[in-house]
Amino acid sequence: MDVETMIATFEAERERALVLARGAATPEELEAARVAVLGRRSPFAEAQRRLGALQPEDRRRAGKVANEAREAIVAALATRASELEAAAEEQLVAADRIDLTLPGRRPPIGSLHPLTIIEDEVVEAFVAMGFRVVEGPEVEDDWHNFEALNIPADHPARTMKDSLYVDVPGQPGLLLRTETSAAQIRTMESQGPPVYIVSPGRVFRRETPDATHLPVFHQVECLVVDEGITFADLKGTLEALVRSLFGPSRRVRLGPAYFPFVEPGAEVGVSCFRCDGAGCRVCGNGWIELLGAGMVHPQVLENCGYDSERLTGFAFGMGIERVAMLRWGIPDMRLLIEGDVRFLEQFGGAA
Ligand code: FA5
Repeated sequence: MDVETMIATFEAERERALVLARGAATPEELEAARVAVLGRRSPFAEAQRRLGALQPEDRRRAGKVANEAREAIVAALATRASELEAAAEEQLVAADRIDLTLPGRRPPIGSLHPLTIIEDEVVEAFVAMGFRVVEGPEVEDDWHNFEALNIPADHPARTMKDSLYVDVPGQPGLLLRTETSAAQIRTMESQGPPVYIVSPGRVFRRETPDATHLPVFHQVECLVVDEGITFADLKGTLEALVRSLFGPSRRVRLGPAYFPFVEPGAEVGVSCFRCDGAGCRVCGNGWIELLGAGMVHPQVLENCGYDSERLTGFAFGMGIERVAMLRWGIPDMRLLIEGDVRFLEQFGGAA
């Protein structure tokens, strides 16, 4: 290789290096460019290796060109490297930038459970009339759940078939209360007349769940004991309650019913929200049984030490799930306990 070819190579390689460095879009491409122009197998290195074979005068001349070319190449690579570094930094900052003008993410607002809404409504209506709220235990004994309520030992409700007993060593006969009526007894045992109370709570029965029955459900018990209380007071209170819960358009039906702790006893039904009394899959016969009621049996008053000659009273126990079904047209009671957010969020505005 003569000296002129060598000088031409150094200059050509410098030009090539400047183009390659400018065109490199990533640090990896830049490194590849550096190897291509300055690496051991590059034309530049090849030409440099042959410098030693030149005459001293030629070697000096070509060496100077080589040095200048190398310096220019190294500088171009360094410039491009810092450009790429700055661009990467900028990209990082852009990705991390917080746009303060974006709307915030709103956490979904929870809502009261439909059963809580109804229970609150019923209790508030009674509190406004001057009733007191009492709550009894969910695990009850035989006396409060059965005996004092005039439910005799051979009553079918006492069997394992209907009630859920709790196994506590040394305390036989404990069970999950089957109705809120147990709260009547606890109230009368702890205070004298007059009594005006409501008692909301969960009750438990050995039931197979279906569209209108659950094994764990809610009741609100109402008990009034005073002088001169009559069936008309019971009827008036029930009508006012049903009207306040469902409005005037639902029809109310009062029929005879037997509960050992009342005499006479009544069952109150409301015309079905779906078929309005015609009979359908939800209700069967057109009516949804809402509550049991009656005049407190004299024996129950006596069991609690109340004078049944002087005092009379009425009581009723209402199923909260049934009220919710009627209120919102819920076709299956099981929806109330499944915890499906798509169902529950519909009650957001109702609270
Ligand atoms: C009673 O529980 C009586 N303690 C009611 C009572 C109180 C009568 C005071 C007289 C005086 P009953 O078993 O019918 O009665 O239940 C009352 C209400 O609870 C029913 O009308 C119904 O609305 C609801 N209910 C009963 N069983 C279920 C169930 N398995 N699932 C959901 N709701 C029920």
